Amino acid sequence: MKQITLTLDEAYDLAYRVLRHSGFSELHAAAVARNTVNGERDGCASHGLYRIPGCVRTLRAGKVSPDALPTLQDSAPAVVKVDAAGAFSLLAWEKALPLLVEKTQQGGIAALAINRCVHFSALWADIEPLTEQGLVALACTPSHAWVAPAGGTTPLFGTNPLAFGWPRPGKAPFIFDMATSAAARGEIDLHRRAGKSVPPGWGLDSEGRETTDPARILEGAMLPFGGHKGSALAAMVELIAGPLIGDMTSQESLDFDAGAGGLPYGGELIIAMDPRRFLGDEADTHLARSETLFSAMTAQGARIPGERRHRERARSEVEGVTIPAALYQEIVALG
Ligand code: PYC
Repeated sequence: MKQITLTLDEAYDLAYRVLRHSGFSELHAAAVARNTVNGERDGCASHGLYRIPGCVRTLRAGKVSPDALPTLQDSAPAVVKVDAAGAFSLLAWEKALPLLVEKTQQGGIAALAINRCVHFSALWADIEPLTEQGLVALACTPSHAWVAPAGGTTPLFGTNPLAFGWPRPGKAPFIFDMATSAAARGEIDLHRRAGKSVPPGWGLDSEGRETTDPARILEGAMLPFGGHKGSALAAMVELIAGPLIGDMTSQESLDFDAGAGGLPYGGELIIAMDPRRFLGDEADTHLARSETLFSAMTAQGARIPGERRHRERARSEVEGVTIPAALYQEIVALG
């Protein structure tokens, strides 16, 4: 496949220009460009520049606000709410972050609900700034009903990612960000675009039969990872980042989309914890014990989630990012 390499600045300028040309405000265009270039930079193609056409498609379908500004609500001692007013989640997250950190540092634990947001971005990007403040964090969001529950064949759950972060002073934080489906939908679509089949177990065709053809899975049903275990986690994400925060389930998001082909619309829940409030003067001692755990993992050849991302980041800062030429042309044609 023909590829093209861009510096991070070139990638940002391209994304920003296309998003502005499509009608996004300066603030939203900058937030989306930053987020997608950071995804590409960190080796996460499914949440990188590949997302730009989807963002533009969602705007053209009238399913995302190009310019709404978020409003913040200090709704309880340990709860922050931010209303994205139908725009992408990114500005709402940036606006709410300082109050979430302040409440977590005061009370030891606090939660943020981002409501009425269109969501496409990787959750590790929301978790990382919390770990940089020495906090432990969890985040999750439903999406569109694309995934059949274990034992079923009809899409009901979203890909429902769940991310967790743990601070490691002086080191890249431990952060995992995983879809509760066998793969992110973007990953399946990237296989389709590359003309590759996917591994067995990722999805079903529209007749409910197992298939490795990504196009048939996208028309049929994705599957949860780990059978009933992934299915239970997906259901949990539906509940705590849906009804608990007064927002949509993945089925409701898809119904709201009404066939327009827009990105998922609903809420995101982020929970942050401050080890210093749990542990007081003993925090450093106990945090050091977590390093013993990580060393025991790497001693067996296991990888620490987040480390590969930081290695890719360092490499991309020097070498730039490489994307398929077809994707580059598709993005250029939008601007
Ligand atoms: O690729 O799984 C995915 C996804 C979720 C929301 C938008 N895309």
